[in-house]
Amino acid sequence: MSQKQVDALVVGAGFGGIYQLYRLRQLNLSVRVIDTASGSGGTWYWNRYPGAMSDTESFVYRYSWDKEDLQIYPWTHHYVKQADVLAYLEHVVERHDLGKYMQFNTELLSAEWNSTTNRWDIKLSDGDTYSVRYLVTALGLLSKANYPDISGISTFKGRICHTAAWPKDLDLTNKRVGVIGCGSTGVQVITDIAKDVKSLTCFQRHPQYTVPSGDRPVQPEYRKWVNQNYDDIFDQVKNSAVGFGFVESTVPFDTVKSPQRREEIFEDLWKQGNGFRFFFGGFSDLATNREGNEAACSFIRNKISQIVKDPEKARKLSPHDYYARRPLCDGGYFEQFNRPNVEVVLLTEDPITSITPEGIQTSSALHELDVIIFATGFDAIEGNYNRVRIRGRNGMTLKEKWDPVGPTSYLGVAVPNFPNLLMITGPQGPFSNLPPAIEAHVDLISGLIDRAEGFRRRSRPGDVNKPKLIEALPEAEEAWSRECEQAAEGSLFKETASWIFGQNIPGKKYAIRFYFGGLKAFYQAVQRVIDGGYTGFATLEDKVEDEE
Ligand code: FAD
Ligand code: NA7
Repeated sequence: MSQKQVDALVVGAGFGGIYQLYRLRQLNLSVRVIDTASGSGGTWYWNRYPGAMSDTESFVYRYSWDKEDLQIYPWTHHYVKQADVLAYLEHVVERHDLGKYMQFNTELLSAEWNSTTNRWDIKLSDGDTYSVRYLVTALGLLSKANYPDISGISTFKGRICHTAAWPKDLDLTNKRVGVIGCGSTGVQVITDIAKDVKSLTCFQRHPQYTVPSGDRPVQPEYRKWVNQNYDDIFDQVKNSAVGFGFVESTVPFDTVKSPQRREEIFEDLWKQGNGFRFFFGGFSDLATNREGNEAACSFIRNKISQIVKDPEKARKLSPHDYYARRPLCDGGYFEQFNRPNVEVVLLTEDPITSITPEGIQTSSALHELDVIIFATGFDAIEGNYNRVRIRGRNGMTLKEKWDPVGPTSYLGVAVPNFPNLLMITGPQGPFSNLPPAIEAHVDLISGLIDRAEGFRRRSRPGDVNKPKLIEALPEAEEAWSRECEQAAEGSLFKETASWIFGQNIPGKKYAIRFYFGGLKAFYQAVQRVIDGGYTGFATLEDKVEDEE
């Protein structure tokens, strides 16, 4: 079968892939978007578990670039549920007539740099092969599901599912259900299903700090205010640290001396709702100040003991490590444990030994179940990259490059020796609300491609100095990685095991996988790169003598 040719292949049809397609079509490039899913939406196509919702508030969990759509697109609650986000992304695809460039049920299997053509040779799961000038990966940083290796899984007589691949026909009503994992996803699914199931057993390894989301219906006056202020809102988002649409505190914990005042601040945040607001909205340094962090932990533990009536359940649900994972929020999680049908098993005391035909066997008991739900998270950041063979200009694959040291990049978008490979939310991108981070990446990538295309258009046969390829310089990648290290310096997040640093998967390398300097600093860094004429990016004239 002959190779198909397009200018750009975009892999992934979530927030990142959709916006990238829109921008590349504006540049008049021929583009194909593929996704293994059967439709667009990415995260929100896959994660259809009961209770799935965004924990970024609705008004900023969307694109900022379509100002007309921002004014008219409806949302009913302060948080968007899975179906709402999916409908929104499908709407964007339709509104901009992007569907005709998309191909679903198609996986990227491999991409090999061809130094004769200066293009990527692509193999897809449907047997098609492509030759493309630009390969843009919008694979998602939380989209490769993590299935823990527990002995006996295949012997279970009931249903097993992962929250990130939720079966459409699964009815939990009156079933005996076990949920393994209580991160953001576990908290959401447990809160949603507890009332419907016959029994719910939560297998919890590390209890989590979670605060109320504060979800409620949107009042017309609030929506009117948002619409009137959308420019300022997104300006604030892009000039903030985490981009969640609230003003982050500049008050160091130590400057508030009175214990009573500290308590009042936490109480006010608890009432307002939202995990990121609780963490970043009252004090400026809960991520680095041990005493401040412990004060927040103690406040939440007190809330748990007040909410959960059974002291033994409250004990098991109370975390004791730092409050330094992705901050969670919920719609009444701890309250569910007051239901007589909801139990919690603390796996550090009573570990799972196997899955049997009847259920989950822990050291102390067999928990008989009809359904086991894995809410065990993702092989985050580079997980999706590692399962595709992406071989660069020096013959090395991305996996071979990243395995020994952990995944690195320049600004989260480019890697030396992988010309014209551009990543959306690649490793060492910003730790923030993701849509504005994705927009920063897509805008940078689009600028790089526009510039490279400009060089192409201007070049004449036989010319010298015709820069065309986009590639991160090794020294730029090293400097950016150092900046990521420095930005994470002193953070308690570094000392607390989670997917953010790769500690949720056995054998995965501990590494700085995010830029913790904040969204504002990231946008500024990108602007400096653009203003400097795309500093840190080499072009063909620096690397190769001949053009294609
Ligand atoms: P994704 O939406 O993950 O899309 C990636 C797509 O790439 C997928 O559809 C996948 O099928 C496809 N793909 C991957 N590999 C291949 C391949 N080899 N071939 C073909 N296709 C491939 N972020 C926030 O900022 N706020 C939130 O509140 C929030 N809540 C979340 C809740 C859940 C349950 C989850 C799982 C994530 C949440 N996130 C949240 C993170 C969320 O992933 C991002 O906000 C955003 O949706 C990511 O968009 P994306 O386009 O980068 O990637
Ligand atoms: P997380 O936050 O990685 O949570 C996964 C949970 O699964 C967490 O409680 C883990 O316990 C638990 N887990 C993982 N493996 C096991 C095994 N083998 N045994 C028992 N428990 C296990 O993933 P989420 O999907 O909740 O959230 C990820 C992001 O997606 C989130 O930030 C949102 O943005 C959406 P642990 O804490 O590691 O002890």
